[in-house]
Amino acid sequence: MELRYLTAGESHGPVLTAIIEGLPANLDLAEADINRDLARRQEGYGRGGRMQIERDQVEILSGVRWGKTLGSPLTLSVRNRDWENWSQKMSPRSEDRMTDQAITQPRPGHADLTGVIKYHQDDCRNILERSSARETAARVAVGAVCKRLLAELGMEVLGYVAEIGGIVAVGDAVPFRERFQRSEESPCRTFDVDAEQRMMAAIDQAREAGDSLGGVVEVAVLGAPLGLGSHVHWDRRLDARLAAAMMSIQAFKGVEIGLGFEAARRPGSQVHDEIAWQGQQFVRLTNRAGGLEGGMTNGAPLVVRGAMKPIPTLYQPLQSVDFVSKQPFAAAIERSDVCAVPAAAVVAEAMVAIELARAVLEKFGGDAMEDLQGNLAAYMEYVKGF
Ligand code: EPS
Repeated sequence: MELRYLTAGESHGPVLTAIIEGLPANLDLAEADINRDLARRQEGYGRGGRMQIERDQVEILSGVRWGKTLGSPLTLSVRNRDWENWSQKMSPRSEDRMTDQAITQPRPGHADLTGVIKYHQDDCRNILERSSARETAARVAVGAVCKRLLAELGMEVLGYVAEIGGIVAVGDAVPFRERFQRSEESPCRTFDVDAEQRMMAAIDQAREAGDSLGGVVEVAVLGAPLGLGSHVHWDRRLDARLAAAMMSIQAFKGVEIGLGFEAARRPGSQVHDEIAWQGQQFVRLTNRAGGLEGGMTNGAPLVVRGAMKPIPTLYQPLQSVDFVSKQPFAAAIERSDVCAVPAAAVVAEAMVAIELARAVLEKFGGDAMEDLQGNLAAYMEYVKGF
């Protein structure tokens, strides 16, 4: 069974919607499971005014009856509270058109200019409404459903912040679950209390300077069985699919798995993970590969990192050119986040969960959770006896 999903919705439109197709029947699912992650995504030191307006809550409009999935497509809807302030500006009706409202000044670092030219538009709003990271609320909703599925199969997906503005959270020796638990209490969604203080100070400084900060998020997956993904074809390699999923997050500019770029700088003897037979199973003595070898999970924790650039909407304006007058201008000051890296950790968690759920359903399939669980259990028996 192939798990597919679509999202729709503009940042200041009435709702964000997601449709998920290919989920098995009989998965326990409550709106609260999704709302928990929607709330986590709204948190974080450095967020701007919009988050004071929104209180993201999902409505499940199809695919679930009495707390269990039906095997039919799920429709998830998240309302934009800000829509009330935008109902004419974002109206679908031609009679509501406002003639004096077009944005002709594209912001550097955004999709505005290329989007306007490519889509034959005369207003940056027709591009920025959809390129906005507001859309990630829909993806987090989809990810929460996938995390529910993975949890039933014994898998945990844990996202947190590894770095903000060059300040690195230190704690290689801290187990993943503890990193996650500490991060859940942290305004910067990070596990190193000392780094957290410096991150907050850096965000304050950036705010005062009219600047913005990026960072690095990490997602660890515990409990993934070995053999998800495949070595046989490029588009079935799970590392490639995870990288694409992470790079699809707004403002992400890089992805690493395990050692990532550091692997390129070390000799082979300090990169590969030696294999041992311990406690009646194969183990890797280290996990520099981040749980992926040959495009497949190898049974070790999966470790994926993503780099987010600083948000390009700056209070300290950057130079641009009006696309009608061709005159230079300094980009207008707009409401924005100074740093959205803590929120991006929740989005990254969702994207990893979605790709993993897809890989799980490809390998173990089934129309209902009973089939899926039975297939996984039989496979794990086989692996144990190997
Ligand atoms: C965003 C700009 C800001 C952010 C928004 C993403 O929104 P606004 O233009 O309404 O102030 O707050 O993020 C969200 C709304 C969200 O839910 O994360 C952008 O341009 O990408």
